[in-house]
Amino acid sequence: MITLCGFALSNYYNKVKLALLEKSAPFEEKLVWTGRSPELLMHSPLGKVPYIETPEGSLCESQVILDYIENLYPEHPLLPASPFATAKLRELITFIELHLELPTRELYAEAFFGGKVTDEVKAKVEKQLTRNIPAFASLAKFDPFVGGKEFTMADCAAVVHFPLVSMATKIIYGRDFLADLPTRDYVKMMSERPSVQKVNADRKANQELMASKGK
Ligand SMILES: N[C@@H](CCC(=O)N[C@@H](CS)C(=O)NCC(=O)O)C(=O)O
Repeated sequence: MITLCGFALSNYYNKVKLALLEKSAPFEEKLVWTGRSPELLMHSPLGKVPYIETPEGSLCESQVILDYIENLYPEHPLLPASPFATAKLRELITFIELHLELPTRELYAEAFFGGKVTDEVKAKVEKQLTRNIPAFASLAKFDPFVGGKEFTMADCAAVVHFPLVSMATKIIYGRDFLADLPTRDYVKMMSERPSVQKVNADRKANQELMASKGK
């Protein structure tokens, strides 16, 4: 049995949870906050979540975890059979995470957590996203899923990351940088899936818990 460790406000945690739910894979959840505790660093050396515990040991990095789950539970595949089509989906995930979410993450301190981000950082992120978003758009299909006609692991990533990119850019620059893409309708369509509804409900509950703990 897999234990998914982290917290439900985390987009990367939710990416993994969506994959597990979509695959109907058995798993349990353990609430773990980020930090530098020796216990956490033992499982996730950068102190990040999510990580999973398995009977063979722990694993961190959400994409590594998704690939492991895909091999462990081949039923309800989240990747196509063709190696090239699979690589194209991983390419899409890389664009969403490395080229959209990761640069945007530099804005989260001010957008979501009451901190401050310097004007230099804001200008740098704006420049990166101005280049990266059209590049991503040239690869994405939205037909109706982000990679084409089937729900895949790229959707597990897209549906958790797009709203953060939209919200953070709207708050920091006064404009949703994804506004020219069909991401809003896509996220709305995805929110009809039971797996996404469960993840969203758990995220809201976790947000309230965090607020009550002053996290
Ligand atoms: N590349 C990692 C990213 C995970 C990540 O950034 N997690 C955030 C929570 S959403 C975190 O743990 N942040 C704490 C930190 O960076 O110290 C993955 O795919 O799992």
